[in-house]
Amino acid sequence: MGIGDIVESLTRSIENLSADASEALFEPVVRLGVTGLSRAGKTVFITSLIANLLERGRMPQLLGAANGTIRAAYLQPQPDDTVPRFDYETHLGALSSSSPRWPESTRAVSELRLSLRVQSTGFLGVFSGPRTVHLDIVDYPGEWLLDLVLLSKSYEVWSKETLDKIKSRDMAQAYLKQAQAVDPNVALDEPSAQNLAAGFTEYLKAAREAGFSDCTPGRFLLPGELEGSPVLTFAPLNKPERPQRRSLWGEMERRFEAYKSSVIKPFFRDHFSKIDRQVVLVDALGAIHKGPEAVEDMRRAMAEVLMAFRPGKNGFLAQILRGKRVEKILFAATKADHLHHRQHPRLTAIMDALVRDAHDRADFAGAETAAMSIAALRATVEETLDHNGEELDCVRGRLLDGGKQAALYPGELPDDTATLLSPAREGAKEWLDADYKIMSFAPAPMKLKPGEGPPHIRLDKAAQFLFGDKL
Ligand SMILES: Nc1nc2c(ncn2[C@@H]2O[C@H](COP(=O)(O)OP(=O)(O)OP(=O)(O)O)[C@@H](O)[C@H]2O)c(=O)[nH]1
Ligand SMILES: [Mg+2]
Repeated sequence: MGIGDIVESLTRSIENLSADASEALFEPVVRLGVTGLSRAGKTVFITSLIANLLERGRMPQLLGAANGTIRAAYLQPQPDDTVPRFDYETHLGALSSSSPRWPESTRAVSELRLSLRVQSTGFLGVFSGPRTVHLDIVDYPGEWLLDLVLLSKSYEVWSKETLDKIKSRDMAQAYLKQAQAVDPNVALDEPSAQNLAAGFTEYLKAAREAGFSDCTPGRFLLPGELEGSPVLTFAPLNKPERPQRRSLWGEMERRFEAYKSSVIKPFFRDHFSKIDRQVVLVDALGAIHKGPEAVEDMRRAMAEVLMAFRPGKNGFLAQILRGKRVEKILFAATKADHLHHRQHPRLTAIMDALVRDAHDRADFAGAETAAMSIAALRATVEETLDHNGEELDCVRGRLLDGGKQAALYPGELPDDTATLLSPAREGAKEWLDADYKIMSFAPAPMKLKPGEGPPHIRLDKAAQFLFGDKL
């Protein structure tokens, strides 16, 4: 190597170093995780958030948008080459077409980078010059967070707990019969393992449909490219007296362990561990509509989701996070446009009570938390109707089914959250003297003025909480 080469390679490494250093120093990256159980509203949330950051006219509560600190926003290639890109254009296309549709259900992790050019407007801002803040938004299924608790369970414990939990559920009876009928100590044959796994998956789907939240293992509902593979071909069984090594039981035990090490752990290591800020979306209105059992189940699922944010309680997580932690967590009740704004504080209070409950039992290692009611995409307008001389606060929208306009009076959420949460906890099957209705509205056709994103409720407040301090 000649002296010129040495100088050149030195200069190059200094350039690389300073590029890295400048990125680290002047171009902070905020990784925002967006999660929630299936159909909670993740895709709509991300799509509307991005559209409203690109055109910020409807974001007055995001300080940086209101005071002009954000000078420009643009989409960029994301830094992770192996994670699918969040398909923003297609989702926005569906929502804003001439006959607007909700986006398709999504099935895996995806990611998008939005970069914000910011310059402080104050006296000091003039000296500091413009900077760039990258917002990496990561969409992942909440079911994958629930899997965390499986890490601390053996196949034996998981089987027993699962069979106990589901025995009173109607939709589980077919699977329970199927599990009773097999001898777990016979030699493994693949078709019967597949039948059991299929039967258990059918149960999980029906439970999800009925509004239950605790539908793990998460990949059974969202298998993606793992569909049909041995890591997903197991199911809970009754433990035999003396388990044989090559038995159905033995092989299912091995597959359960494989699910932990090659499905659950990589997700936490590769995706979860990098998140700085987190929003957990919850379809609380949907659960309330489905009844006390669904509400109680949602409460338990929230408590389990929260475990992932208390790494101290989990050796594996503590090890991969090495002291790094999620700094802020927002729990947002979605689809609040089904409710007249007069009732929003009550919905927020329910959300708050659900979180507080889990919060009281453990600290979040210092993470700041908040609860809100939001609608990422407002599909309704408010309307007060006269009903036998009584005023009813309704919302009106276009029905998804048939396209007719309809007014919805969803029912009155209670003032005191215990009125909902206590019967749920005590195992009530129905609400005593209340009825909560819900309708599926189609997205409203958008007439956007220049500079305005899609209509929403409190998306700007959510954004301010999640990353406003970084701008
Ligand atoms: N009215 C109203 N409905 C919403 C809103 N957000 C979501 N929805 C409804 O909830 C459904 C699910 O929303 P998505 O954003 O696709 O939910 P997701 O969490 O990405 O769902 P998966 O990808 O299936 O896990 C939509 O199809 C809408 O029917 C909202 O802000 N207002
Ligand atoms: Mg989705």
